Amino acid sequence: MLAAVAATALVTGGVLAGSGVPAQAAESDCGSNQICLFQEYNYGGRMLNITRIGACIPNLKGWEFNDITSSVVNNSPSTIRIYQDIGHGGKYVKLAPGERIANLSSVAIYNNDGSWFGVNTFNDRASSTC
Ligand SMILES: [Ca+2]
Repeated sequence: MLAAVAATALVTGGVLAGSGVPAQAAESDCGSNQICLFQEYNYGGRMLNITRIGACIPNLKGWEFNDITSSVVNNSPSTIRIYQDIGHGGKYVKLAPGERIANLSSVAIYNNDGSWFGVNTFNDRASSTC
């Protein structure tokens, strides 16, 4: 129980130094021209603002954000992709400029060659972005 309390305090304790990762985010935390990944559905949990660290991230493990993204906001003027594998491999989901996805559990997914895969879950799968 003590360990759980300590962990909660760590997660809700504020912005992690230098990482651009607010501990408990909201959709409004992702400003204009920014691209943000969220740990929970409906833009909750931790948020990773990938605009600040370069929209093309080859490996989200380096940001402690591998396989945990559940919602996404793209406020940038560019279409972005979030990939299932590191190094921009595997299937991907794309977001047009201004698009947001509150729940990645049922989304349009493309194969890495750009062909249509189908509608399926992409929850907790993103490992790279570009
Ligand atoms: Ca993955």
